[in-house]
This record gives sequence, structure tokens and C-alpha cells, in this order.
Amino acid sequence: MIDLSQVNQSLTHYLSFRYFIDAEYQSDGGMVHISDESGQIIASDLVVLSGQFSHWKGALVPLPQAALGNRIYIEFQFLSDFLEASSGGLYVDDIGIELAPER
Ligand SMILES: [Ca+2]
Repeated sequence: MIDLSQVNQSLTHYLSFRYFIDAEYQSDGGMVHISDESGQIIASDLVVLSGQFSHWKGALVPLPQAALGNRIYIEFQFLSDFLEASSGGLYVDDIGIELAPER
């Protein structure tokens, strides 16, 4: 659980993470969902990750306004159909919440 109850809600907050993906493009992939502490979905499919890359990539995704002021759960989900199911899948690391510098 991530506590965002005290954050400045007038500033954009970002979910940051690094990922490696090896998945059949479009039919298999990863998704990120955000829910509040009671399990209510705040944002489903906040990010959709698919494809095959030879290196780790960084992701920086703005959190929905409804996530601010709450304690939230971040769920990484990977779905695959039965075709070409021997790919490497999805790896995630260095998950964090970041505040972008003011512009
Ligand atoms: Ca597949």
C-alpha cells in the first residue's frame, strides 16, 4: 500500500518503474491498475505494455487525480493467450512515485 493521503494534490504525481517485456505484440501484455485501500478501482489499464524489447525501459505515467489523497494499491497484471506462450513475459523493478519538477 502506498500512502498518498498527505501529498499536495495540486501537483501532478507520476508512477515510475522500469520494465523488461518479451510478449507477443498486442495479444499478450501487461497492464497497471490502481485501486484504493478498500479495493475500489481508481484506474484500470493506466498503462498497457506489450511487445518485445532487448533492453529494460523506463516508464513515467501520470497518476489520476483520484489517486491523490488516498492510500492506494498498484497492481501489475500480465495476461497471455495460449498462442506463442513461450515468451519471457514481464519483469518490473524500481517502482516509485515521483513528483515532476514544476514547469
Ligand atoms: Ca500469446
